[in-house]
Amino acid sequence: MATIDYDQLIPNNVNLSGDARLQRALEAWQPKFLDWWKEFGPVDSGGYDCYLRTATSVEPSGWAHFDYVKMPDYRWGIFLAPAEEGRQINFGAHKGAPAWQEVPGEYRSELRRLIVTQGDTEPASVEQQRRLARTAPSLYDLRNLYQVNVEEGRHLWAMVYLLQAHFGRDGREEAEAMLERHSGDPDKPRILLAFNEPIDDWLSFHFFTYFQDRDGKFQLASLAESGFDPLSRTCRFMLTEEAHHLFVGESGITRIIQRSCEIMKENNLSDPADVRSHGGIDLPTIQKWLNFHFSICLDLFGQELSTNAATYYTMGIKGRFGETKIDDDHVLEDASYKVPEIHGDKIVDVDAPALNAINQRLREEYSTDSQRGVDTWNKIINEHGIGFELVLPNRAFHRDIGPFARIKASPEGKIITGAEWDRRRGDWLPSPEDRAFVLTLMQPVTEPGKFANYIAPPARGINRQPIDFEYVKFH
Ligand code: BYC
Repeated sequence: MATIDYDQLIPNNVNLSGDARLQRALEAWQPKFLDWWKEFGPVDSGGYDCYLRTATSVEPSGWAHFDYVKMPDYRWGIFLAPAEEGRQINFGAHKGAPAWQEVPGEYRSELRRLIVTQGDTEPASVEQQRRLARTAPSLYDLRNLYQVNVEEGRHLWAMVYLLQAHFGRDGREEAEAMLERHSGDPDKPRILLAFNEPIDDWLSFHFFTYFQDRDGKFQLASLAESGFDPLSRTCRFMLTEEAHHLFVGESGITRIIQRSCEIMKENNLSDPADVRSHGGIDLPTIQKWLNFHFSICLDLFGQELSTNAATYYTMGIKGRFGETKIDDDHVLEDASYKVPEIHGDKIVDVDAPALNAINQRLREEYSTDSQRGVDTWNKIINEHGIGFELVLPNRAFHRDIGPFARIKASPEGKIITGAEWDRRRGDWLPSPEDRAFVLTLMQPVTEPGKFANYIAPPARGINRQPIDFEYVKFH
């Protein structure tokens, strides 16, 4: 039998060619992954040449290699950020002990659960976005979609590597189950709610990569603090790829807003219906999409008070964002943190044990980070002399997890009745008519350098290529 050159087939820095057990596990899983990609990955992508970045090492000077790749031939690799000599567990009950290189037996099931939850989101996002390729507003955008998709595929590989290398048989079973749950499947849905929403238009795609990938940034950064060193190193490398996804989202929304403003100015329009009839997306519609995506992403941080999060922290397996930069004891037994509670028709912040409020702290840091892009977008609107301001909805708005799931609230955070919610919902969230309108704009543009009318061209191309570069070649 011919020897397979694993290092060539699967770029890696985990000594795959020297690990027969891992090779066997991957050999069994990889064909199932490819079948999954064909059935649930981006539609119509087989056979196109796409100008993609492939991770080939972890060296900051040259980990990313750009070239045309036929989509199914993308080389999904396995990379861990370089080991930090003498790394310690930096928080929780084991603070100060050497970081674990093997799974600590007593924390095995919690660690597995975290890795499975993280891993599940990666193929979920590919499934959610699978139909978008048919309506890409340009070759540049189509290429970015494919880049995001293959990297989410690689992030799945990263979590599957951890399961297969460190969790024996249960790990192999969990790796298979990742390909059996599907986004939106009524019987076997993806684990986290927001990963079951279809992403069928490009306004949603750009908000997804702005808001949902930002949850990825915050969760991966918290897992990068883990005392389980292989998880920490894997997440550190994933974060370098995540940055591009966030760029796609922020610049994508910027370009849509830029174009909406241009259409308004060029034609002297103020009525949203007129912006629509000129083929742009009116700003109130953009606000509704923003309300939807931000609110479902707030749920991704879990309950405001969570014993799971406290346990993960005390065990030393999931930390806080920027753990080592925080100036406190990193044990948190005596610390408190404010969490929201509902008192009658008021929302009040009350002191709670900081350990139980770890999810809440992360959600707040996420919200602060989310505001930056909104400020940039408002600056563009303002520069066009248009009197409209985009705002992040209140934390109580449209929530399904935590105390706010029991009430209805307006985007300003006023608690309202169910009847008022039903009456106003369509003013705040995309209505079926809004979605139908946005879908009418989703016509593919495949000529290099050309863009759909509702989105401005980007400021520059990918990897210093011109904007009219042929980022995807159809045959
Ligand atoms: N949907 O104690 P709690 C990314 C469940 S995104 C459904 O507060 P915990 C990416 C919860 O499981 C980053 N269920 O939960 C982005 C628990 O269930 P049990 C993904 C939910 O564990 C874009 C119960 O409610 N990574 O990478 O503290 C593209 C009680 O809740 C939800 C991670 O999330 C929900 N939204 O917090 C591609 C990191 N929220 O115990 C990729 C790993 C809560 O009653 N995951 N529940 O059965 C975690 O750290 C935690 O699982 C969570 C939940 C923060 C998500």
